[in-house]
Amino acid sequence: MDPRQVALRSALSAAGQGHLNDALDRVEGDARTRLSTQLADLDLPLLAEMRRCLATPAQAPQKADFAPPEIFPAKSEAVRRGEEELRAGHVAWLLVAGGQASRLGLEAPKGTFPVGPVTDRSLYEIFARKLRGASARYGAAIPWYVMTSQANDAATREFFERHAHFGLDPADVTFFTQGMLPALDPEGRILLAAPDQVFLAPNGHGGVLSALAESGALADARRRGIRTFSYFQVDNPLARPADPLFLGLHALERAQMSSKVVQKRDAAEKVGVLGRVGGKLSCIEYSDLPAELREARHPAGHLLYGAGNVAMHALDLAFVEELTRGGLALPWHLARKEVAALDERGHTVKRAGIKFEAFVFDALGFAERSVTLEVDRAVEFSPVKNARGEDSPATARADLCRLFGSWVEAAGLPLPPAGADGIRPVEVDPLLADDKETFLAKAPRAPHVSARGHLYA
Ligand code: UD2
Repeated sequence: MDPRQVALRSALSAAGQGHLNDALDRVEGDARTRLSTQLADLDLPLLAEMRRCLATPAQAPQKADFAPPEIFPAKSEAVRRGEEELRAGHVAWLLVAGGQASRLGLEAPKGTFPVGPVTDRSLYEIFARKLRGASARYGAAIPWYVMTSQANDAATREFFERHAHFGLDPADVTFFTQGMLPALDPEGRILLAAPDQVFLAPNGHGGVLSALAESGALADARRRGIRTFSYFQVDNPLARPADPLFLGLHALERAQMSSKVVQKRDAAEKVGVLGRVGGKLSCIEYSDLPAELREARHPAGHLLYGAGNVAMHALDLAFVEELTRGGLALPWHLARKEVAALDERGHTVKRAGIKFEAFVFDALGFAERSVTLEVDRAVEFSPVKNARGEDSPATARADLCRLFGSWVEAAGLPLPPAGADGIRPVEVDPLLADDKETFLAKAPRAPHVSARGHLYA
């Protein structure tokens, strides 16, 4: 046998992965070459850490050492500072869009999903128009970094190309892909997705930091004079990544990583909560928050641990550089799921699998200075996550129409009649305005009226 094969096989056995040698024996020719190439590429020290993590039971946070975060007050000085940052071209957008949209039941990348209540514009088109609007308002380029995953990278790029980048300069839109990690079985053995294929899964949105560094996007942002990344998720059409108040507070405080929160709708809402654990700011994912804390209420009635994470952060570029220098060690969160993988005899079966994911909000624990800003859910947060029920296309449509309708009403402009669902179908083009004040200042005279509703553009 080729000495490299001998070395690979003994390294796999030593790493507790002897079953992969049997898998190599089961395939021949090109298939064997493909599998052994992937196995030779495995990061064995990293795998050893993953196995250690699997063997260590996670510690649930205790009531005693968890405290609500300090909420920063809004101030006009901050708005001015944020506007300066934008005008000086110091802000870039950072979007995480590597997820699989499986809860929505969508095959395509989630950003392609139509959410414009009157125009059916996709999430990507809405963000692109927000970016163009902000860039025109502040007279500066806003580079946009978009993280995809291996599963949706090609489809995402193709969507942007097909739509001529929605009028953006392609040189200002950078796609980069997140990393993948092998999925393990409960005993810490690497699963196979096919006879010649290791089961790989995206490494979570926390992978964005190292992917920024490794792809060269971080160096590109530094060259462009960027100081702050405005981070957001692909599922929220109300995200306002060019918000001068938030960016300004972050800059004034010289914060390294800041967050927006909303009051949780109820104890069951599936958002993480921000708080201090043992004195350090962190975000506890909903699935990790013990019921006792989830349900705990303030004497005044509101949820004690109710600072819901809307996944909008400001990240200092130098902080990202510091974190990623010499490898980043965000903790892993284990997602235990039934997956389709091979059994010991090489047959595809449903079996227990564990995926390893890092979460970007765990970087909060490394920040010495941080701002937490509470925002109005009706204005900034209506994610599209599920096919129906809460946080679905229907609720996002209703929320968008309600918000736009309130601006139109405040301006004394005409609204369409409500449809059978009780919703007045109205949309405001973000190129025109992305907040009420701008809308009122621009006071468009009449909407474009169609059978779909009123569009203010
Ligand atoms: C996320 C937060 C939750 C709350 C909520 C707000 C986590 C674990 N939970 O819940 O606390 O803030 O959002 O809407 O983040 N993504 C990637 N790569 C991956 C996985 C996800 O890019 O490997 C992206 C995905 O495309 C999406 C975002 O991250 O834009 C959130 O992903 P999710 O839908 O898995 O998060 P969710 O809804 O459980």
